[in-house]
Amino acid sequence: MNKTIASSVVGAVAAGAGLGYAVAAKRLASTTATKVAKPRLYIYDHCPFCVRTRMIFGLKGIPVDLVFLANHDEDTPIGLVGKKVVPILETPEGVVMPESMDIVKYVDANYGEKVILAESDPSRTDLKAWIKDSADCMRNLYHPRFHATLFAEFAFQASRDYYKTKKEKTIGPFEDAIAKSPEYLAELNTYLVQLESMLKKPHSVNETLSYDDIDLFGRLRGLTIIKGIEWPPKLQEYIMYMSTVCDIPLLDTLARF
Ligand SMILES: N[C@@H](CCC(=O)N[C@@H](CS)C(=O)NCC(=O)O)C(=O)O
Repeated sequence: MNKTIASSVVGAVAAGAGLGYAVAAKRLASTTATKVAKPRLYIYDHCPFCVRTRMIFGLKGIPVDLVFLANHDEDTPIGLVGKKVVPILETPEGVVMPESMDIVKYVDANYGEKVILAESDPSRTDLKAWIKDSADCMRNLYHPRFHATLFAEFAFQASRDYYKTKKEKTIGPFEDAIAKSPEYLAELNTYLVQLESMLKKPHSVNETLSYDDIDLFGRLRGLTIIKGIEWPPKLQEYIMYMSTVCDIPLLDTLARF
């Protein structure tokens, strides 16, 4: 079975339906810990931390099952790792773990022929500062747009309501953020021009592929849901390359506003 088909089958099972959902989720959590045939990632499609974990499987060419959890499903993640969080990795060896970068490290060390990622470069204070400074503007642009997009994790109204309630606690009413889009978009476009000059190579932010690329592409892929964004050419090349080699589609075809 190829990865796409396996993903949708497992996704459909994990998404469950209606009233039986919580029961099905509990059963799933308690019976699969040692029974998965290949590595499985519990994720949301929109989630930047989840993109990180998908990247390492794509880069190493390791088959993985993707399980798109409903956003309001608390039972499944809590049953697996004791808290409501994704991404979660579950493996045939019986490993069940949260934390995106720990998952990336585990997969890089334990799957495939060799480790492919260099450590994050502590001297990249420019990059760290860029990530910190641009975060608020990005949040205001992507939360309302993720919410308005029919990702698998938002198939249920309850999931969309859950997300909106949670994220409005951090950015305020989505309607206000949408109304201020032109302002945020202009700000973001300026940040992207700055970022372009920080790429040391066409296909890596440092001299070689590293954890800094895992972090960066995780963030940039989510921005492709924003209509009207102006990608500087070198940054565009970078995200298109990462999307291809990691086998993670960009979201531009879903961008509506
Ligand atoms: N430090 C964690 C952060 C993961 C995280 O914040 N995940 C979000 C999804 S983007 C989450 O599960 N939030 C809880 C929720 O959606 O209710 C990691 O790197 O994996």
